[in-house]
Formats: sequence, structure tokens, C-alpha cells
Amino acid sequence: MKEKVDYLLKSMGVVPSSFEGNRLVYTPINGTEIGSVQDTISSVKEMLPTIKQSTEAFNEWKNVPGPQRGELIRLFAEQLRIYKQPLGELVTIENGKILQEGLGEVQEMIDICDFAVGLSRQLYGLTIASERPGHKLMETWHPLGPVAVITAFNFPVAVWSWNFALAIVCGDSVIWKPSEKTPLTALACQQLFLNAVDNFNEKFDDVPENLSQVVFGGPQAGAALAESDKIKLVSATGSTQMGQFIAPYVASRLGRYLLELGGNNGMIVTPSADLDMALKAIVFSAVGTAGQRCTTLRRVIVHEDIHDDLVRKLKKAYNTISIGNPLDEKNLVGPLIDGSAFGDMELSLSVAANEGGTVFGGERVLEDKFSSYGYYVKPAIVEMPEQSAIVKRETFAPILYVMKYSDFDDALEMHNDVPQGLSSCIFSTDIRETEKFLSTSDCGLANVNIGPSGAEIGGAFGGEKETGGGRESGSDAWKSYMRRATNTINYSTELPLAQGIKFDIGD
Ligand code: UN1
Repeated sequence: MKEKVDYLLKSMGVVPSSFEGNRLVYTPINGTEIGSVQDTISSVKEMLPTIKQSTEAFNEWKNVPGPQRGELIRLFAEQLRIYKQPLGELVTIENGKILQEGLGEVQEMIDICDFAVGLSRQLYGLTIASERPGHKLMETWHPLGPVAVITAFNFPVAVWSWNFALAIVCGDSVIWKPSEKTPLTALACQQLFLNAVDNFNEKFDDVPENLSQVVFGGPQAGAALAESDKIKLVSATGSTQMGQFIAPYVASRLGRYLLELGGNNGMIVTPSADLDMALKAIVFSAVGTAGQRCTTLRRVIVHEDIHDDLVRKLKKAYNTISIGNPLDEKNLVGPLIDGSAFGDMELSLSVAANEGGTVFGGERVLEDKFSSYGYYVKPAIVEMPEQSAIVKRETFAPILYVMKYSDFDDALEMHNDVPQGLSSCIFSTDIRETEKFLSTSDCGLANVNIGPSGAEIGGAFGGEKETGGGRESGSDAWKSYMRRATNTINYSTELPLAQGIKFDIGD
């Protein structure tokens, strides 16, 4: 597998030997080593030169016109189009998601870049009616500064690109700390970006050095970024615990953060639902990416009249899912990221059983085919008598809890009664139910007749409560990467005060 990784990296222009170091990288496919990188940062002090370089890059880049900044991202998207296949394969080998999803992740990068290119000409402000004669009131948007992007293993490249593409067109510089589990895809992205920089500089020669930097390190590297008041936005994706670790550093200096943390995404299935559609949506969103999306479906709340039928059909579908090497197109489920993820899954299933759950699936498979370090599992369905403590916790693995309801209002209440608030959905053909759901779900994403995962980039992405409140990706999420100024301009010869205040100092 290492030869394959070296080949993929080289095909994208990365020289693997130039990054080798203390941190070993393994593929979840069979647990073998596929490379290594050198930790660059383990203390605040070590981070200082990187931050200084980023500030210098920002001070130049912010003066480049928006549409020209967009051109750089257009050229980056061109690289992504050319190298979609090798980058998608590298995502699959480093992260374990099936190739269709690895390629989908690169497509998501291309989509956000295209969005950002258009945006680079649309960083609109407002003009507002002033209460004073001869005055103009407006809001203008300005580049913010160096942005730190901390990403998770499960979407190693797409989530970075949501932040990166927007930050660059907004005139910011970026320091990226990828997950310790997926540094090689980060190296590839950085190289593709540098290719785009070369192409850009042939025309404009305006891209400052260090506009994009990648740092490797553990939680201390994240903390070092979060602590620095030179970092104007810390955008972090990962578990709620990670957010609880990073946010206080930023909060204590009253800095700005954008968090996209844990989800515990639910689906309500009502008696009027198209069950075949619901079934397909459940399977994709519960077992896709081996249950390791922040948008993965984790809870189904189904009406008692259709519960048994749905569970029977679900079990049948689960029995036919092909699990195995994610590079093999026939498989729909690849491995978990590592042994610790499998340990969490096992623990949650045993707690669920103690809390009255009936567990179907969840066992480890293919141990003999791959090495003992390839953690393949049969996705689990757990019928729960009620929404107990374990159901309210996010386990980053393919565990689907199924619960019954009889009264729709109780189902809505149960749906919201978890600490997380990322994504949600309802399957129903009754407009009264669907509209009530949309106005009641307390999640950042609420869908009708579609699963909770697999959002398009056009909408704002993120959630409430423990999910962290941030919004990334499309819509007006770009505003997080800019500084807003309200401007009042007096073009009259008088100096009237707002609120009609008289303050006459005489002649
Ligand atoms: C994540 O898991 O952190 O909506 C992001 C989705 C993907 C992004 C998931 N577009 O499932």
C-alpha cells in the first residue's frame, strides 16, 4: 500500500521523503504504514514564526482585488479537476471511506471553489437609509486576517476546502492543522494549491509566500493557534470534546471561532412516509462512510404502526451490504478509522444492551482477510425501548438506534431531546407534519424526505447546541471570514447628531 501512496503523492507533485518524520501514518484498510510526517509544532513558541509569516502574507493578499483572489481559487479548482482521481484514491487509502465517497469529497472541494469564485465578485455590503440629511450609512466588508483551520480525519480535505476557498477569496491567509490521522491528503492539497499559485503568478505575480501553510502536530498545535491574538478566526471541526478544548483558548482572548462539532442526527418516520424511500435514505446515511460523518444518521424515531415493518426491512437491507476494501467498487462500507474507534463502538453497544437495547449486528468482520489492524464492522441496529443516556451520546461509528413513538408531538420532543443539534429529517407525505417538523427541529440542518447527511455546499452548514453554532460552506457563511464595518459619511455642511440630540457649543 505504501508504494501506491508514494505513487499517488508523486503523481500530484509531492515528494514524500521531504516530509518524513516522527509521526507515522497508517491506512485503516489493513493497518499498514503508508508514510510519515514530521511534527512541526509542539509549543506556542514554535508556532510563532508560522503565524508571523501568515500575517505578512495577509498584509499583501488583502490588497489584491477580490475577483483576482477568485482567479487563484479558480486555478486551484482546475488542479482539483485534473487530480480528482488520485486525490480521491488517497482520501480512500488514508481515511478508509469507499472510493465513491473519496471522489465525492474532491467533488465537494471543486463545488465550493466554484462557489467561491463567484463569491469573489459578490462580497456585498449594504447601504442603509440614514436618519440624517446629507448622510450616507453603509456596511462594508474587509479581509479579516490569518485564519486557522483545524480539521478532522473523517472529511480530511472537503471541510478544509470549505474554509480555505472562502478565506482566500475574502482576502485572508490560512494556516491548516489537519488531523494527525490524515496528514498526507493535506500535503497533496497544499501541493495542488502551490501549482495553482505558479499558474496564477504567470499572469499576476501577486501571491505572497505562505498564503497557505500546513502545520503538523497534536492538540498542542491547535491550542497554539487558538491562543494567538494574531489569528483572527479559528475554524475547528471535530468532536465536541475537541471544541471544548479549543474554544476556551479563543474565548479567553475574546477572539472569533467557528465550530462544527458533534451531531446526533435523527429521522422521524411517520405513517404516511414512503417507506421504500425512507429505507434507502436510512441505509445510506447510517452506514455510509462507516458511520463516521458528523451528519451520519444515528437515531430513527418511527411510528409504532410501521415500526416492525421498517425494522424488518432494515435488517434485511443491512444483511446485504457488502463490507470490505473501500478501493473495491462493489463494497459500500469500508473500515473504521482505527482500533480506538472500534473500542468506542463495542463499548456503546454493550452500554446500549444494558440500557435495554436489542442489538443486531455490530460485530467485527474480515479480521482474517485484512490484518488484525483493519477494523471492519457489520453496521449495528439497536432497538431501544426509550431514548436512554447512550442514545444521547454521539458514538462515531455505524450504530443506529431505533425508537417507537405513538404521538407526533412526543416524537418531536424526543427528536430535540439530545445535546447536539447538527442535522435532522422527517419522512412523511403529510404537509402538516413536515411543516411542523421544520419549524420545531432545533438543528442547523432540517430536511424533508431526504436523509440527514450528504448536504450540498450551497447552503450554510453547521448546527446548534453542542454542535457549536458555526456555519461554514455556502450561503452567507463567508461573512465569518471578513470584518464588517459600519460607515457613516456626512456630505452636508451641517453636523446633525443622531437621535436629534442638541449639543450646541456656540460659535
Ligand atoms: C462532516 O462530516 O464533518 O453533509 C461533514 C455531509 C457532507 C459533509 C460532512 N457534505 O454529509
